[in-house]
Order: sequence, then structure tokens, then C-alpha cells
Amino acid sequence: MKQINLVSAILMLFLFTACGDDDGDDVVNTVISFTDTSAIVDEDVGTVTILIEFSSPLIGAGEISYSLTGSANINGDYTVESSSPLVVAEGDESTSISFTIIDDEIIENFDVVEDDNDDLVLVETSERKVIVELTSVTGNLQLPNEGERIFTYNIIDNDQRPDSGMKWDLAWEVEGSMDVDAVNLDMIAIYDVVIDENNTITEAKTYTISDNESGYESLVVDDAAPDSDYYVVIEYTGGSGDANFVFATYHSTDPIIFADLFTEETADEGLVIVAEISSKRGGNFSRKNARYQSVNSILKVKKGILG
Ligand SMILES: [Ca+2]
Ligand SMILES: [Ca+2]
Ligand SMILES: [Ca+2]
Repeated sequence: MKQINLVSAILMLFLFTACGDDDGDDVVNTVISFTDTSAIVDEDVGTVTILIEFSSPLIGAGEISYSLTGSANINGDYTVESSSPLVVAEGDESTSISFTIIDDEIIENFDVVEDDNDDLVLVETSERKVIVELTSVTGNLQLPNEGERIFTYNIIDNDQRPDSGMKWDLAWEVEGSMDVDAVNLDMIAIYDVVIDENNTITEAKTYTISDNESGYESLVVDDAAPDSDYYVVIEYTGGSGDANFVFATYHSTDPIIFADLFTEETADEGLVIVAEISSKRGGNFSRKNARYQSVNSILKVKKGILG
């Protein structure tokens, strides 16, 4: 009895394997491909879609994984509307990946990169890129040839310096994350500031706050604002990780831009960064060469003063 069972089992296994082979010969792999390899879009374009075409209707279900890299940042420059992996079904002949480009108020002419010494340096650039790469598939799907797996979006900025007043922009990247919302920075313009002997701001009036829950921050102090010295303060209000930020001042003169690091440790100590002090008298603004220009010199702010 035992022997017959074993023979049957071997026979069954043989038949099963043979059937499997036959089926395999009938299944044609569906090769996926981008219809284009790149696109240039304006910052206010809204939602954009990348089409992925199939070489034949898909047999069985499958998944397509993709990665996102490039100088543009998730939730700073664009939001992702399609999750990775994309799930596709029997009979599908195409699928797509969608993004919404964020029409922010940031003037984007610079990118921050690390040089050979791991220092942050500014590089002039007129575009931000979203690089989409098809990385893996399941089921009967097949990736295109190497070199045909990448789609690049170039986002063209649409923001300009104001004709009058002062404008400050704050953008950042979070170390180890593509998502800028891993850290929530806010920016506040305060004036009539009183600083005590402990380097602590004990009194201040708030002129304006930029406190988006998602993405970057931008402020304007216009000609009609009260005459005073304006302190532009960066506050780390949530999240975790170290943020490499770019702070830009746009006056009537050339922009002044610097990059620095707002560490989680600094935030944990309850410290804010006074990124700039500018004197405003009527329509005249002058940037003070203050001691608080860099992260290395940090003012404390008494709790409850800001906001
Ligand atoms: Ca814009
Ligand atoms: Ca912009
Ligand atoms: Ca914010």
C-alpha cells in the first residue's frame, strides 16, 4: 500500500509539473514601460500623471514598485497621490503614478548639497527634479530594459522677489528622509524685542507667522509695517530628525542666502534660531550684521513670547 502511494505521488508530481510547464509556455510576460521619459512642468500645474503602458493585457494580478529621488522633496515640492507598490489587476493594459506639484511661495533658485567635506553648500539651480524609477514587479509583469526605467519631472519655479518690503523664505530637507514633513519648522517675524542679560528674549510683538502644517514657510514684512528691528525666528515645532534648512532674505538688494542645520537636540533644548535681524524705517530696510545670523549663536526665547 505504501509503495503504491509513493508511485502515485511521484506520478501526480510529474503530471503537476508537466501541466505547470504547459501553462508557463502559454503565459506571456507583460512588459511595462513609460510612454515618455521626462516632462517639464510649472509649479502651478496641479496634479500630474505618468502613464505606464503594458505590452499586453495582464494575466493575473501584479504589483509595481517604484522609488522617488531627485532634488525635489516630498511634501515640500510635491505630494505623492499613488502609493508604491501600485497594484494592478487581471486584464489591465496600463497604470499610472500621480503627483501634485505644490505651488508654494518660495523662490527656488538654490539647492543644498553636501560637499566632499560633508559641509552644506549652496548650488544655483533653476529646476527641481522628481526622479521616478521602476524598481521591481511581481506576477507576470516584467520591467523594461535597464536605462528605460526612469522618468524625470523638472519643476519650474514661478515665484519672484516682491517690489517692496522684505521677504524671507525657509525650505529644508530632513536627514535620512525624503519627506520634509518629518520635521515641522515655522517662521515668525517679531519686533519691539527686549533681550535680557541671559540672552533671552523676554518681550516681543509678533508681526506675522508662517506656520504651515505641511511644507515650507515664507514671510513678508511690507512697507506699512511698524518701524522697528525685525527678528526673523525659526522654530522647530514638531517631528524628529535634523533639518538642513535654507534661509533666504529678499530685499531690494541681491538675495542673501545661507544654509545651516537645525538639530533635534537644539529643538529639545527649547531653543529657536534667530536667522536675521533687519531694521525697518518706512520703506527702507537694512539687514543688520547681527550676532544672531547663524545657528552657532542662538537666542533663547521665554516661553509664551512667540505666536
Ligand atoms: Ca509659487
Ligand atoms: Ca516656488
Ligand atoms: Ca511649519
